[in-house]
Amino acid sequence: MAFTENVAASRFNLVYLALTVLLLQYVPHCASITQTVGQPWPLPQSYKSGTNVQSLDADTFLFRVVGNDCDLLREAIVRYYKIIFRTAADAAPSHEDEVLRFQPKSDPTVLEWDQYNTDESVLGSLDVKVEDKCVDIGYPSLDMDESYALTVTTGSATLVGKSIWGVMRGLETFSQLVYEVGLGAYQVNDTEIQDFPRFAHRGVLLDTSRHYLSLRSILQNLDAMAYNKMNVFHWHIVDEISFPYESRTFPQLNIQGAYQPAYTHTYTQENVRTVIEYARLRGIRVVPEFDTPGHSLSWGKGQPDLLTKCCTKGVFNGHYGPVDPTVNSTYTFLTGLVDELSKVFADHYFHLGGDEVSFGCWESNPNITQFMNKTGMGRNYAKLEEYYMQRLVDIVAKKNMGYIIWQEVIDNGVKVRPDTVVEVWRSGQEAELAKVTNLGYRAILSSCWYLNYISYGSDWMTYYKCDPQRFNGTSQQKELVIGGELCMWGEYVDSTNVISRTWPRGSAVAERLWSAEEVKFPEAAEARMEEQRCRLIGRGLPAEPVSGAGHCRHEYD
Ligand code: CP6
Repeated sequence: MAFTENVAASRFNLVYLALTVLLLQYVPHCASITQTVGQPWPLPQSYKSGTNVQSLDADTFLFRVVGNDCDLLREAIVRYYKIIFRTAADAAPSHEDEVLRFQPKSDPTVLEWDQYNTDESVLGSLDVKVEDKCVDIGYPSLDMDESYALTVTTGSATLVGKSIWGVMRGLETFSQLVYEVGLGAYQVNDTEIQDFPRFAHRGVLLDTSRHYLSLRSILQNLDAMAYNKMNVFHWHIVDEISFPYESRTFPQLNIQGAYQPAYTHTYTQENVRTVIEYARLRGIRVVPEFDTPGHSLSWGKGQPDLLTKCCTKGVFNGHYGPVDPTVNSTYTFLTGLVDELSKVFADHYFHLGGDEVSFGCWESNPNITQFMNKTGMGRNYAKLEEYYMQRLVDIVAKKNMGYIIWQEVIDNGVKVRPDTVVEVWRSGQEAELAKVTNLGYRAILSSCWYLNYISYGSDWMTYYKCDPQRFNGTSQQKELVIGGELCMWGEYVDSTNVISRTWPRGSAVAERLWSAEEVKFPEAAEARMEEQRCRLIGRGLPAEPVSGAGHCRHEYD
């Protein structure tokens, strides 16, 4: 069968593009090379697509579980069944009998050979094999195995992954290979894929403090992440403006600190569980950030004495500053909060913030000055920050949790434990990545992926070109870069625009973090990006246009 090497993970992208253009003029059957339907995003590490085409029948198609079985797998299969055959279901009249016609006749995982269509031009099933056990495996993690192999050939299709997480990624890819050719009619090209992520940490930061984000918009974002193989939801849940997290231990933090009325601007314990479980089912980690000692004004409303009282001429002036690092009550409080959070959140990592601490308020407060004199810090406020961060990190480490911090903590010369992950977000990323990794810390990059900034035009190409390993350093240093995150800060974003502002621009970041380093030419990715955007729309997400003009097979409704 005629496999043609696709515009895959190859340093010869441009050559292929040129060849394709040449070939297309003379050899019509090579059209699949530039086929702009059924092309996966992010591009797999190895991807071959053939010209042989089979159709799929929504009524009879089966996912056959041929390896280990578990709820995570079953739920993923049902999800992807609906995604792949969504238009068949949508096309059905809304009365129940008719709709049911378009549902699988039985559980799509049931293995019954007589249901299996052996017509050569029809692909009847996908064999799905999870090699490792997947029952009771808990949560996705930084070191999960996301690799998979996917083959589609005449009469058979196979997806194999070592772990369930890899199989989830493979199901996503399979769902992208299938394209619609008529209402309710689907096709897939012969395909051979071997795939794994370039980086283990592929994150999306959402800020739910500046504006409240509805639970629905957070879940929609998790869907979009799964469609782009992103795997970390960095939940910047609280900040100076509001405290929407419902704490069991310190309920006043939320009752006083949330936007009012609090009951409409709060993530309850149940909401948080919903987010974590929804993410787990999609192989996405939830890393919560409780940013201190700066950015914590909202905490003070429900936790008196936590924040530093700012002074004028030594007298409290009514303003509050960063967390007060000099009193024991601060650490008693933090121990209680961290204890709760370590039980509520499932991920090993916790984001401790530590960014943009302004020293002015500390400088103004005589009690702080006295404490610093007593402890020999003098007027060195970075030392005070270090004292605070080290005590906080020790509290978190006692819970056997890992932590991520913003770069300022390192920039201010604070020594933290060697297993700390440092998030680089300021400009001058190359020097900073070199510095952080030279100190032996692992790093994630977000500087070039502040998607809260918007401008006129196709800015995804800029995000696409940024590479987290492009800096002066040894190969050991490069290895310490474990990934990156796009940031969607909430100053001008709420549930009305968070999805459209994040996607599909975030898809550019997703491909950078998943695909091979050589997949770096936006021009070669453009057609696939258009398809990915239409795919998101087809799946019900309001993803914004990526180019000045165009249309999708199914427009957003
Ligand atoms: N909030 C917190 C913010 C930002 C940061 N931390 C931020 C800074 C600059 C821009 C956008 C957001 N709003 N807690 C920096 C990590 Cl441009």
